[in-house]
Amino acid sequence: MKLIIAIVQDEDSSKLLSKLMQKGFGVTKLATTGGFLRAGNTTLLLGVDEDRISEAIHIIETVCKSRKQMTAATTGINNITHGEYAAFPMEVTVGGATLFVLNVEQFLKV
Ligand code: 2BA
Repeated sequence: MKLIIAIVQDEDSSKLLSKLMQKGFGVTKLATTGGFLRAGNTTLLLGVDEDRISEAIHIIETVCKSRKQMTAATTGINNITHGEYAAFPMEVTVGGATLFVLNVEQFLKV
């Protein structure tokens, strides 16, 4: 068995959860926050048999869309007094999904 950790955008999470459940995958949904945008995103934990890994990844790829998002990036600027920061708008492309696939040593329900 493998554990897929999938970080997805909140907008895609409900549809993705439904599709995965329909196909019989076990899923846990966590409300998370991205470190860069400091905005909400969703992390799904899926325990998946090895022969269904590519099926799970295919569903995630199909549902999760990449989107452009504006953020006020904060940076130090040389001609501003030391310790002061300026914010400027910056466009980032978020997602489809960020996936980690880990080996599971043991899967127990006790
Ligand atoms: P955030 O950290 O909020 O990042 C949102 C998007 O901002 C990223 O999209 C990327 O396009 C951009 N970004 C992130 N760090 C950046 C930086 N230092 N400079 C410029 N742009 C930057 P994604 O790459 O699609 O990532 C979406 C979310 O997936 C991330 O939200 C984070 O929650 C998670 N993530 C991505 N890579 C990760 C990693 N290596 N480890 C853990 N979580 C990760």
